[in-house]
Amino acid sequence: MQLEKYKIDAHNNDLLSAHQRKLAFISSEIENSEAIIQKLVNFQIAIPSWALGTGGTRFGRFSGGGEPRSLEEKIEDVGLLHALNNSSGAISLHIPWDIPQNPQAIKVLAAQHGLRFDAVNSNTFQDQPGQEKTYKFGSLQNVNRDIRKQAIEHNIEVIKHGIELGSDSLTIWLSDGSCFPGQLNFRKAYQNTLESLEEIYAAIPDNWKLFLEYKAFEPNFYSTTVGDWGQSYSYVKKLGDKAFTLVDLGHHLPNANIEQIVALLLMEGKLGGFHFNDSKYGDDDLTAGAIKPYQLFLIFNELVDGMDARGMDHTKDLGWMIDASHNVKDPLEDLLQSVEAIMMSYAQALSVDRIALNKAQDENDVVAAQEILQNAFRTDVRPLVAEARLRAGAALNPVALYRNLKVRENLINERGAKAVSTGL
Ligand code: LRH
Ligand code: MN
Repeated sequence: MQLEKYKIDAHNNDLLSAHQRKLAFISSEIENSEAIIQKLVNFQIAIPSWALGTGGTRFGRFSGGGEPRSLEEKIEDVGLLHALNNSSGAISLHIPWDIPQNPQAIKVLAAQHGLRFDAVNSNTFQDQPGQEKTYKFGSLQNVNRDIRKQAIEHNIEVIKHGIELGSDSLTIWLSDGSCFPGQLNFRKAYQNTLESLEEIYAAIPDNWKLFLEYKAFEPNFYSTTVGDWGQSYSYVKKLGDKAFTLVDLGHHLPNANIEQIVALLLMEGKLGGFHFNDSKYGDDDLTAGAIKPYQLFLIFNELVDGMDARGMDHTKDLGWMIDASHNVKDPLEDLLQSVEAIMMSYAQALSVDRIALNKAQDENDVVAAQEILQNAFRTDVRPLVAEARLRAGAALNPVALYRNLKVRENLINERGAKAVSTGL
């Protein structure tokens, strides 16, 4: 569904005076508000191709209708999100769920929607129809050399798809592990995985990055072979300069200090990027900032501090991606909310008075340090995020415009109520 400019302008005109009042107030409160707005305009978050339909669990899936039935329709839906917030300028594909039949045509279609291709994701956590050997007992870790080889070849295939689309990174998440004590020799599993990753790494183009995503548990429930940041770090350290650790916020054991993990990986130059989402218990893949917004802010606080300490470019030196699943919400509304929450946390982190914070830390003035951070978190930066959208030609209130334009209803009329999207 194409979103005409005049509809965005009409929407913004209705909201303009209220917006300008709020913007004037917050700009009087935050010294560097202009610089923050500019950074927000340039900040793009990749949308996962596998999260444009309704998600589900083993207990059930309740489709909302109008889901994208093809890669082309997925690109249209991400294009619509990008037209609404101008912060979703990239799509991350999952192979084989989204194999481009005609890569050139797909590239052209994406460009027409202002989209580039972010990391491509391999999949050796499912057996595909007609697949010769099963991944039931793992892929890169597997005791069987032929199964490891099959998984390595799949990853090299995924790199080829990515090169055709202009992507420059491969994300590997391995469900490999074990469900019972004694099932797996941990050291052999590590060695097999490392040797397999080395063969994949050798196929990574010079300007590419390999992201190794860790996860504490699920679908294996006793051990995971890339189970935490330390294990991922040990692999990527051995692989080489093009290998980095990817942090999916939902992949940690309860109460893990993710902002500290981010600070250390960044310091080591081995932080590759993120899969943003939120969770209360397991890998719930909920809307970013919906459960632990303060944690999301603290993560961005470490990111701004650590990236500036290394002179990194906020817009391109890390992979900014969402990884969510929508069981009860409209997938597109949920993704709009996730992008908004991420942009707000980034803006709040940019508003932190770092000189004052460093001084408080050097003087062990715990209260002052806490006040500085909590003040930034309690600052309503939404007018800055909205202003960035306005300046980029997008909507002041994307979710409201999405609803006013009855986008979901139109998609259901166009695609049907039973249309099911590939993905989780
Ligand atoms: C695993 C994961 C991984 C994807 C999958 C869709 O839980 O986060 O990033 O491959 O979800
Ligand atoms: Mn993920």
